Amino acid sequence: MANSDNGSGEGNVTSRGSHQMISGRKRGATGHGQRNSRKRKEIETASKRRAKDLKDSILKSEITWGDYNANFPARSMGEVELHDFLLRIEKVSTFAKIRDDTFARLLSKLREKSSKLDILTQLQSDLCTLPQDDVILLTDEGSLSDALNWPFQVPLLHRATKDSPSLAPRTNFGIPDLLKHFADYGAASISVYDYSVPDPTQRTRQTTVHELLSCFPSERACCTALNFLDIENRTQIQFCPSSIILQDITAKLDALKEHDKGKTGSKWKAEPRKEFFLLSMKNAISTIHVDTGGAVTWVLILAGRKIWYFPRHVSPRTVRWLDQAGSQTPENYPSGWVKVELRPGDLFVMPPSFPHAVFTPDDCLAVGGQIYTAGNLGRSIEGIKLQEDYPDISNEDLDDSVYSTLARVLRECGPFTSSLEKAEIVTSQTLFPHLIDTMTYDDISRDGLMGILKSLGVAIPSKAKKNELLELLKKNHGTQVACTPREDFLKALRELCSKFMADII
Ligand SMILES: O=C(O)CCC(=O)C(=O)O
Ligand SMILES: [Fe+2]
Repeated sequence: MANSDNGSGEGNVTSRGSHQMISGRKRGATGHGQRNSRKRKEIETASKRRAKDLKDSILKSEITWGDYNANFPARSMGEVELHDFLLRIEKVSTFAKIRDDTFARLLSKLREKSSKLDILTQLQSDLCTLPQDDVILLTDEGSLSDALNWPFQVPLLHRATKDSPSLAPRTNFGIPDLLKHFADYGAASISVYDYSVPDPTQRTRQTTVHELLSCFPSERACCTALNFLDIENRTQIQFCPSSIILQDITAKLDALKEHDKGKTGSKWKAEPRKEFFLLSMKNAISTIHVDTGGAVTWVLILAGRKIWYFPRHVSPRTVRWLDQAGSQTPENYPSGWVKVELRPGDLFVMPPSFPHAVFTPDDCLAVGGQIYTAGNLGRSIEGIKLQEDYPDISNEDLDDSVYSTLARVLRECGPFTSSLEKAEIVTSQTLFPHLIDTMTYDDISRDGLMGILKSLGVAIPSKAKKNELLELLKKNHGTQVACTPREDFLKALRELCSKFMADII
């Protein structure tokens, strides 16, 4: 870097400066000359400080990824199978790159160059190949909030450092604290993913909290790496960073309902958002899947580490390939896979229906949850359709509660969604081709209509014909025809889309 000063702006200031010094001396040390030289010095100092700040901030964005051992001994058939999967996904993945990080590395390389020509040659080759960002690197609460405000197609990553502490509430909650919380419930049942079970469909099995307690620390246990992925956070401690809560569209709807913000006479009860603990023994592995419900998933590491893998480019086509190739085939994804190492305090947020696989190199406790954001609502609906068409892409079934939550979101999200966001919802609606069919009463059989009228408590004349039943239904139903949560979701989707299209055309 010192050498590069020769050709830099700073160098020019110095040479121009020395020329002026000479002319200044010629004229004698006038007040005018002294003022000029003081000013020059101030400019030089300020520009050196700016250059140092810039260099420091670029170098600070250099990411360091830790080592881990993917080569652990595998004994049972299931272990061998999953270990083989891990080695294959390792082969096709590289650590996440972001432009700032690449730029920092380039800067370090340039500092070692001794001539202007070397520097220019390096710049020419490296600047042409600056990569796309594999993740959106967050620096603080503000950047998290900004990122969640838009549709994002690559995950968000915040790495906790001294300069940029964790975005989660400070708790110091770790594995011993969770074990203590469980200590009194040894007999309670809990489900666990156990890959020593030969049949992949039976690997999620029921066990007891007692077994969970015996697994940690894992050096003392002698079983396969068990993965407890289904633990509801009932500790009353909320770990979710506040920026995530504030961007959760259901939280916004709840706030809108409460017209009285005061506490006097208030009936408001805080509804804690569901969070889940992931308690994993060293060497646990989760194969490729998308999370259920087309939601945005956030994960915060409380203790230990995880290596999180995801395809470098994700589109509905990628998800369809996951369905075709299955959860243990990381090959043939265009541009391969990205991996990130997550350490205590780190936060990772995935877009809807985002394929991923996870390796736990050290005993690990993480906490996470799912939200819907206005920016990603169109993608969430697209994700629901993908999961309906290809249920095997997810490790969980689509629950009715997903449809009910989305129906409510679609009915009430008007004030929180821009017209661009609504247009994306409209676009996703076209993926449900039978939408209209399910919603017209004409398609419902006579018996079906009788059933609906009965459920509404309407008296039915004996021997009524289908068109008479239809009339009755139209007169009596309002909008409350009993229907499944999925039908209600489709109805809410149709209402939003028709209203939006009527407003703009
Ligand atoms: O930690 C793991 O093994 C899997 C976690 C995961 O897939 C998730 O939280 O979505
Ligand atoms: Fe997952």
